[in-house]
Amino acid sequence: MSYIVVSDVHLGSKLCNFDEFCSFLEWVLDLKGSPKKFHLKDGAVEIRSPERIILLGDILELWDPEDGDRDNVVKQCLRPLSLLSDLGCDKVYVMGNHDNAVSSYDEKIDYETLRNGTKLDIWNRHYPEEMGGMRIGDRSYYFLHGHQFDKAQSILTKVSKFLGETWDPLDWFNSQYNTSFTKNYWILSGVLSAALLIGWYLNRDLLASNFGYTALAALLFGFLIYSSLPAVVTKGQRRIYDIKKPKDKTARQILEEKFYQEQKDTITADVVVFGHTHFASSYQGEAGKKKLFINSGSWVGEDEEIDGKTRYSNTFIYIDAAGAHILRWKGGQVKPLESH
Ligand SMILES: [Mn+2]
Repeated sequence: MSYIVVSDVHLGSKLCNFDEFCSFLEWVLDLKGSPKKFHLKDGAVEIRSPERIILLGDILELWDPEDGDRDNVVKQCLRPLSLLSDLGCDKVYVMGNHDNAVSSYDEKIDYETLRNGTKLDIWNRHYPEEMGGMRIGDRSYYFLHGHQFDKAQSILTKVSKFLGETWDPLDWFNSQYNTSFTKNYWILSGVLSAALLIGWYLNRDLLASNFGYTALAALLFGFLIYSSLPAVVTKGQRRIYDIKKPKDKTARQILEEKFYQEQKDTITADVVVFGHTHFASSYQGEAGKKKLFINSGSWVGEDEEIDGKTRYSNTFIYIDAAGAHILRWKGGQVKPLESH
């Protein structure tokens, strides 16, 4: 049994390493019939064509696509999706926060059979259902995107629970922006709404005495704001969100700096695989006692030196009966980073 896990590809985002991700998928396709062997510090690993690929959230960028335009997501999806469907393995898609808007597919897409007989299944929160995870070799593994460990995201979760449905304002604004009228005319609408406000102020006496004019002006103002404000939020939200994002944190930082609340953790699996923070890394509390956490990293941006550690882009996890490996895709080749 072997698994490949990728997360945080952010297809459609300006920063997505689209070409690298596609060439990586081609490499995975080529594994069929020709496993690749790697030498590690203590032994070797043979990477075989996986039996399952797990897409661990934020595969699509629906909050902040390039130019705010979701057409860019559709465009960048075509090649990866066709490569993925060609893979001779089952595909599991676990939702992240940036692609949570498609979580309703969880109920609609249920072990769909693709043309080559493989299955595609969508999971809203984590995979598998059981908190004990699923057994690969002599350990159990549990997969989730990881925004659940993120304090800045927890307000969304709390409001969603209260409402009984997903509350995702960034998705709402981006959805409103992605209507053809707003995409084409949001600047004009914004300017006209400002002009209308000024006109309203200058003619306030006239409007105050005429309900018909007031109602008409209010209706027009509402329409103009509705078709311009979503663009302003969509184009400005990255700056607001980046301030609070625990991006670039290592697995150790996430687990030690109180983003993660141990007492609330009901996962009983031996290994938790997650993404979200874009820093391929691992963490284990007191050896032998606590769960092992492995972060799958991302496919956006460049390698970067952060607090004396290198955060590599274009990383993935390979799991087989012998253990889990953090690997990176660089210059058309796979290079090992960590093994557990
Ligand atoms: Mn995320």
